[in-house]
Amino acid sequence: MLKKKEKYVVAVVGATGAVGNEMIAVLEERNFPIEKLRLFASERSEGNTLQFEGSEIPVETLNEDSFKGIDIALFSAGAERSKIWASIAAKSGCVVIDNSSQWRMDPEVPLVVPEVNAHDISRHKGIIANPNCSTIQMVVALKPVHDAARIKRVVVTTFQAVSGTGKKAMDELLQQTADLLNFKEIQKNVYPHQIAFNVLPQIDKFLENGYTKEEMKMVDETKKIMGDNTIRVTATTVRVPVFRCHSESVNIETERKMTSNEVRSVLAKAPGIVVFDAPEKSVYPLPIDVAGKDLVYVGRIREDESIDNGINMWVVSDNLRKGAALNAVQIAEELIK
Ligand code: 25A
Ligand code: L14
Repeated sequence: MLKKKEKYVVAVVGATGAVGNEMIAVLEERNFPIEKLRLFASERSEGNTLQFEGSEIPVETLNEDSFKGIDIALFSAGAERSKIWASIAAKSGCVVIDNSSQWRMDPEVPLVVPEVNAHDISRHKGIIANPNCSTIQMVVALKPVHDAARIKRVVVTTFQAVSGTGKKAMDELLQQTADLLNFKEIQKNVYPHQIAFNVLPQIDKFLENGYTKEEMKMVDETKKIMGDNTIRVTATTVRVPVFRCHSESVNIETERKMTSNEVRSVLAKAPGIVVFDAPEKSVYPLPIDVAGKDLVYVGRIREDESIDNGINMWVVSDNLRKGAALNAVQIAEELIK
C-alpha cells in the first residue's frame, strides 16, 4: 500500500517510447507531486537523457533492485516487459500503473478509467492496469448513457492512429508517404500492408474466433471497467493513416429510449467529455483538432432509426493522452488523494 507523502518518487518504464514521452509531459503539466523522477528503457536508450521540469534526467536500464525507494511506477514498455518487471516492482513495495495488456483481465488487478470506476483503485494489490486506448475513450462516453438508460448492446468500429503502435509506426507512415510522393518503392516493417493512403482492417494479431486481439480487448475490457457483464459488445478495429487520435463510430442499444437531445445533455454534464456536435455547421470532432487535448470529444449524436432504442455517436480522443499517458497519471492522482 502506498504511504501518504507530500511528494513521491515516481518512475516511468518505457520512458523513451511514444507513450512514455507523453507520460513525462503529463506529469510535468499536471504538477504531479514528484520528489524525484526516475526513467527506464532498454539498453538501446542507456546513456540518453530526457527533460523534466527543466533538468536532464538519465535513462537507466532495469535490474532487480531498480524499484527500491520508488513509490509509483508508470509502465509502458510492452506486455512482455510488464509480465516480468511489474511483479518485481510490486514486490518491492511500489505501486505499478501498467499500460500494457498483460494484467488487464487478471481478476486481482483493477482496470481503471477514473471517470468510470475510480472506486476500483482501492482494491489493488500492487498493480493497477490502464485499459486499451480505444476502450478508454469509448467507456467515458458509454458510462453516462448506461447510468441513464442501461446499455444492452454496443456495436463499435474504430479508426485508429498509428501512434498507438509506437514511434516506429509513426516513422513508417511518414516515410511511406514521402516515398510514394517521390515515386519511390516503399518499405513495410511495422504493419503487414502499406499504411500510407490505405485503411487496414487489422489491429494486433488474429484470434481463433476471427476477431483481432484489439477487438476482443474492447469487448472484454468494457465489461470489466463498467462492472457489468451483461453489456454485449462487438467491435471492428481499423488502422487509418492518421498520426494521433482514435475515432470511433459507436452504435448503442439501450433498455430505455433516449432522444438524441437527452443523450447530448447527459453527455454534456458528464466528466471528461466535450459534446462537439453542430452538424448544420459541419462541426464534429476531428483527429487533427483533438490531437494534444485531454478530453473525449463526442459528436454526430443521432437516434438509430432502425431499432426502438438506439443511438449513434462519433467519439474522438487523443490515444497517447486519454488513451494512455493521461489516464495513467489520473489513476496516480486518485491513488494519492
Ligand atoms: O506488448 P504490448 O502491450 O502490445 O505493447 C507493444 C508496444 O506498444 C507500445 C509500446 O511501444 C510497446 O513496445 N505500447 C504499449 N502500450 C501502449 C498503449 N496503451 C503502447 N502504445 C500505445 N498505447 P513504444 O515504442 O511506444 O514504447 C516502447 C518503450 O518500451 C521501452 N522498452 C523496451 N524494452 C524495454 C523497455 N524499457 C525497459 N526495459 C526493457 N527491457 C522502449 O525503450 C520504449 O521506451 P527502448 O530504449 O527500447 O526504445 C527507445 C527507442 O528506440 C526505438 N526502437 C524501438 N524498437 C526498436 C527501436 N529501434 C530500433 N529497433 C527496434 N526494434 C523507438 O523509437 C524507441 O523510442
Ligand atoms: O494498449 O495501436 O493493448 O497498435 C496495443 C496495440 C494499444 C494500441 C493496447 C496499436 C494496444 C496498439
